[in-house]
This record gives sequence, C-alpha cells and structure tokens, in this order.
Amino acid sequence: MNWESIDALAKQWVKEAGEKIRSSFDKTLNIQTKTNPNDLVTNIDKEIEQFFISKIRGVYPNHKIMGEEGFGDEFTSHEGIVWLIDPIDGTMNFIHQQRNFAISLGVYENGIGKIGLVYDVVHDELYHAIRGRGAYMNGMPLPQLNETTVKEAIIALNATWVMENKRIDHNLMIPLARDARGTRSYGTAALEMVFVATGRIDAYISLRLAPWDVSGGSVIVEELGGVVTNLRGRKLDYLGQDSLLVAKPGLHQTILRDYLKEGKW
Ligand code: 2AM
Ligand code: CA
Ligand code: CA
Ligand code: CA
Repeated sequence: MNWESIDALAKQWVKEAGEKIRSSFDKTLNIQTKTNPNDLVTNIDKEIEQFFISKIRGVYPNHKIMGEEGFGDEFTSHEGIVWLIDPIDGTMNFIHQQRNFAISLGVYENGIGKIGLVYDVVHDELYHAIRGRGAYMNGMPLPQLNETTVKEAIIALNATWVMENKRIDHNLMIPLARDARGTRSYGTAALEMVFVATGRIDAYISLRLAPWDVSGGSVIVEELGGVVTNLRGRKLDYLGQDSLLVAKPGLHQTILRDYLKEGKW
C-alpha cells in the first residue's frame, strides 16, 4: 500500500475542508439535535463528511468509510482499509465559540492505524503522522515525549467525570484531579489528543468516545511514544464507544496503576 500517496491526498482534502469550514463562519448555521438537547450537529458537519466521502470514493472505491454523521458504511469488523472521519470534532465549540474544534481523520488497515490527521482549522495547524515515519505539525517534526509525574502534569478531563456518574467510580477520579498540577477541559477529543502529542498537556481522559474521535489522534500520539488505551488499560477496538486514557509513557502507567486501580473494576 502506498501510504504516502494516500497521506498526500488526505492532507489536501483536509485543507480544502478547513477552507470550507472557515468560509461558513459568516453564514447562518442550521443546528439540529441528535440523542439529547446538548448533542448537536450542523449542516456543516454533514456537508464536510459528505465532501470527504465523495473524494475518497472517487479515488479509492474499495476502501471503507466510518463517519460520525452516518454517511459512510456499516461496520462489523475492521478488515481492509478503513477511513474514520470526524468532520468537526467539538461541534458545540464550533457553534458557540468558532474555535476549539478540529477535523479528525484516521486511515486504518485491518484495525491498525496507519495515518492520522488532526486539523485545527482556526489556527491552521495540521498535525499528522504516518505510522513508523514520525509525527509532524505543519510539516515540522514533533519530538518524542518525555516522562512526567502526576504532580507536574496538566490533565485534560471533563468535570462531569469527577462528579458522580454512571461510567466510573468518581472516587477514583477525585484524587487524580486533586494531585495533578492542573486540569483542563477543551471539549474536543481530537485536539486534546494532539495537545498530549505536543506536550501542551500531559494526559487526556474521557469516559466515552467514539472511534472517529480518537482514530486520528492515536496514530499521532503513539508515534511520539505516548500511550493510548481505555481506562481499564486495554487496547481500543475502534468499532464501538469506549473510554480513553492517553498520556506520556510513564504517566500513563502511574495513572492506571495508582489512580484507576487497573484490574480491580
Ligand atoms: P463531537 O463534537 O464530534 O461530537 C466533547 O467533550 C468531546 O466528546 C468531543 O470530542 C465530542 O465530539 C465528543 N462527544 C460528544 N458527544 C459525544 C457522545 N454522545 N458520544 C461520544 N463522544 C461524544
Ligand atoms: Ca457529535
Ligand atoms: Ca468527535
Ligand atoms: Ca463530530
């Protein structure tokens, strides 16, 4: 498989999509709700997903496509080459703030991430990696990640996970939030993952994400020595929803072992 040529096309399409999103800022958005009143989607999310799908189908009719807004294929396995697309990651931010959102794209072969692209549209920052060939921001190589301690770490997580919730014993999360140097919440999983890749933050935790949220960021952060698992320390399968812990190498192990009580729930 010629990953370089797929990567070159993907980059071109992501930039084009970014331009479309930027030029939507002065138009009226059509906003709809999905599973609940805070689960939002706009006409732009849908248009951008359809843009990618028509580009991919035009060049790679045999590749499969998994997209958040449902214009792609149905999935029971990750056999073959699969594109995972989140046309706008951080839709709520896109609507309310016109910043803090990204396009996320992953290309996987038999479940293994080969290409990851995350485009911070507003800052024109394109993060990208091809497995085994380094990770880059706007073409500049990113350095490997150093180890750090919880005490010196900035950890991104949503406040709801530290409150009583259905997905995790919040008593595990409170000491982590307390011991960390600081916590942050950006509301865009794809950008939070690349913030780990660039060292702007040290770890990111979520209790519920979908494959398209994490597929691009995983390739980028793993390429730099970062570790990506769910909160039980297991590999993600990129088929259904899962929790996520992405962190610098030593920090990942410390959080799993000392805070999340790996293996005990
Ligand atoms: P989205 O904007 O593409 O929907 C917000 O904290 C992060 O979680 C964003 O990356 C957001 O992606 C994602 N997210 C929002 N609602 C979600 C849901 N119902 N299931 C999984 N991920 C979700
Ligand atoms: Ca969404
Ligand atoms: Ca998303
Ligand atoms: Ca989205």
